[in-house]
Amino acid sequence: RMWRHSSENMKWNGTGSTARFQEIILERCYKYTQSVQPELRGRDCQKIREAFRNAFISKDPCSATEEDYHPLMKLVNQMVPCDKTVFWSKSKELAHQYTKVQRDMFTLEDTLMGYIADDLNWCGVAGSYEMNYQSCPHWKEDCSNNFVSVFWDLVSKRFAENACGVVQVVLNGSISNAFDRKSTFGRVEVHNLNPMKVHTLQAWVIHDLGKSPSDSCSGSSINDLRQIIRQRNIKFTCQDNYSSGKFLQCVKKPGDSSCR
Ligand code: DN4
Repeated sequence: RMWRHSSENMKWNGTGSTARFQEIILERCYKYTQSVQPELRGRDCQKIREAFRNAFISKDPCSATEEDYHPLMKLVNQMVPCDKTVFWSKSKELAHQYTKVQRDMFTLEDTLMGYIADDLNWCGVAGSYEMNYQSCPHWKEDCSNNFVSVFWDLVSKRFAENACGVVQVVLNGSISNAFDRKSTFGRVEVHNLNPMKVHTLQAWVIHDLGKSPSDSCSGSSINDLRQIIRQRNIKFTCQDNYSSGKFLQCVKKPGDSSCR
């Protein structure tokens, strides 16, 4: 019996739920609404924690739908001011360093929903009130409609739909395809920008210090992005090694030869 129980828990190929998931959600929600963005003071963190939990608990971990998260989305509902949205793809650290210094800019993880869920993992067990801390479905090896993937696709979609004015994307020029159609940015965000609200997409392609660039604004992957954006009637601009991005990298690694 014991053996059967634990082998059932070991069935997925992905990492299990983050330890203390419920407490972390609550702690981050309080921290965000009290000190990161006090404009969101009115949000009820207990209710948010409960709606998050209810989205996936006791359900089949491979049949998540957007609807499961609708009650949670309704509770959070946050707008980002025009011209302040920053997307990223394969450049999370740099994008976050940028918004940490440029306090009025927002990546998805600088909004309450992204802040709460950043780097966490969660899944339940069908027909049980427990979370599965042993394993969760891996998005490539087990199922794409797991609760973590469906969550990020949904919040990424809403983040893009709400963007307005000039929006930015930080792309990684140290990999061969700085723009990847299969990434969340390429698959979800780009297609959910509203041309009635978004005037321009500004891309910065930044390569790691000391590495030779593998892609740039003139490469074919960025050209793909340029085509998609122009077809959507949004203006596209691109800058290689945008100076603010370079500056951030140099603050972290001032000795690098390219920082002199
Ligand atoms: P990325 O750098 O390719 O991926 C970012 C992270 O999301 C990596 O850890 C990926 O895992 C993971 N990821 C991507 N797609 C899925 C999926 N379908 N299911 C589960 N995990 C996935 O960049 P990206 O372009 O895919 O995503 C970045 C953009 O989307 C940003 O503009 C954000 O607004 C938003 N976003 C943020 C997060 C986050 O903060 C996650 C997803 C989307 P792996 O490929 O390393 O296994 O975590």
